[in-house]
Amino acid sequence: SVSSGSDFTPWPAERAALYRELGYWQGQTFTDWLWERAQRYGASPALVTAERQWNYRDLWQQSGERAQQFTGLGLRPGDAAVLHLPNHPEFFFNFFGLLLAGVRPVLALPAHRHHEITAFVRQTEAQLYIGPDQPVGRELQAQLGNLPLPVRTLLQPLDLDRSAPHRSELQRTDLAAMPTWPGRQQDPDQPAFYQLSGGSTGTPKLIPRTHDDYLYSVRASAEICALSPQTVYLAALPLAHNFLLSSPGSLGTLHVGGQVVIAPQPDPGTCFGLMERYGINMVALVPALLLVWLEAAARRPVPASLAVVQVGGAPLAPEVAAQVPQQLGATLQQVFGMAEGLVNYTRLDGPLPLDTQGFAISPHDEILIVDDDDQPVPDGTPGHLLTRGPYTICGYFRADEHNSRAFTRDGFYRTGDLVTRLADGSLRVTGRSKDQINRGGEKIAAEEIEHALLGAPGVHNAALIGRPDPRLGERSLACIQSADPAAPPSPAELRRYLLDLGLATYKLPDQFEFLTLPRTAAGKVNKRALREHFHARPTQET
Ligand code: J2J
Repeated sequence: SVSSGSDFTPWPAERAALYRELGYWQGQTFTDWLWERAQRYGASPALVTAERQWNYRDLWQQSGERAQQFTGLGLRPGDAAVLHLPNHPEFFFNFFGLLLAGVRPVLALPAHRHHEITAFVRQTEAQLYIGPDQPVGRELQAQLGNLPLPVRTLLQPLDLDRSAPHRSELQRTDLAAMPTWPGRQQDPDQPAFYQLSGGSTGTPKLIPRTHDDYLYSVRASAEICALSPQTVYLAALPLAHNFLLSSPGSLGTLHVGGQVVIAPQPDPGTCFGLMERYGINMVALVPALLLVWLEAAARRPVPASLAVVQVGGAPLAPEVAAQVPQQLGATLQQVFGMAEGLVNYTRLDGPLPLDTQGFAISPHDEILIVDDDDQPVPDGTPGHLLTRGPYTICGYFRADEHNSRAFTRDGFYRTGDLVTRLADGSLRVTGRSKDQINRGGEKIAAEEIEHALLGAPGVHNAALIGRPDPRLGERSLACIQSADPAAPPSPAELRRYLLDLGLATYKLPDQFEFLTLPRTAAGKVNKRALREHFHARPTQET
């Protein structure tokens, strides 16, 4: 289905005025923010890799060069560009380069392939795709070239060793005058870029985040997480993800003049080595990755510099949480956030957070916990989490119909999470009502995969459900009703079909079962019955 509707739903005037009055929204663009960082922290290291480092002035310079390139390609303020780069300094140079040029990046994840990227290009009418000069990017270039879309492609070389010395090694950047980048002229209360929704619908939804709202969440997060110029933050998970970008992430670290160490891969081999070398004191992990790190730490001690380990993105088992101080020698901070806005943190000076996901960033994050009829439930009782506030969106990009369901009339976002408010006022995530699978922190919208499977030869109907998994939290199971029960398609054929569609591989079902799908009284596929049936049975690989 083609998405339609407004690009951006502004906050109601009264709330916007309040957020400004409180100093949450400061009327600053990302261009001015980055300029301020370059002036304040000029020669301090900003980005660090195993090969080399870039100081704040270099970051400004490199981003400015990219901005010039984008403007030269004909991109204009307000245009969209899909940014599809892995963990590498080029991610930041291009991200900030687009912002300086006033162009809005769509923050694609490295795992996305042509199914997702094409959808982003179509939805935003993106003028540019920026990918890696690697097989992934080249495949995308070919795919996008075959489409009747006016999108251009730009593949960035990522070979750090062979790249020419960066400009600031040749000439000192003149920071005396503020160049007039188009990004400066933008309205800070308008979208700066698009984050991606984990989603629960057939089409991936885009999240317009404004300069004002995002920078507020970054500043407030940096404060809650006690970041300082001494912060050395390890970016192990994908940089484009909201957690890594803003909770407090790389932007929080850059806000205060700290260092962002970029790990190309999240494995302990790569990351422990970087930790030893650069005195890393903070890292963000998903629970599935934490398990791998805990196992590795039993064999190879983690450097004493590590002070804070953030864990978020998916439910963390209390038994696993309990191991963090001992095994990693660090304070555990649980983070419960979402690209749509609301982020909760356990506080660093509190007790070890075993079974709580913390407190919202802002005193003006409004939290409602309600029953199926939108009526508030008493504290201690699980309910649907609804929220609105100074950095939670009021609507998705061009999705009016979906917005009417995803937001209440009062503008509260229906998170799709089930939570309980505990005695100390913190939130505990107890479950989920949205039709999504959280596979080790990677979100899969069931409907998207079901739609895809319906097009496969031999499939009459399909339902995707999650199944508990000790390592990933959940794995996906595709329940298939075949057109001819005597000759069902094979799992290998179905996987191949989905791969050829260009879906990100984490979305491919881990398992397939062939059966007649149960129905509800209303005639819809009864997923609850499917979940109950398969949760009770042991997992087996197919
Ligand atoms: C249980 N479920 C969680 C948690 C997210 C910081 C941290 C995470 C995200 C993120 C983020 C959870 N326990 N601790 O954007 O800034 C599930 C919930 C939530 C969904 C959002 C950030 N932390 N979740 O994970 O947009 O279901 O953002 O609604 O990818 O992840 O997913 P996403």
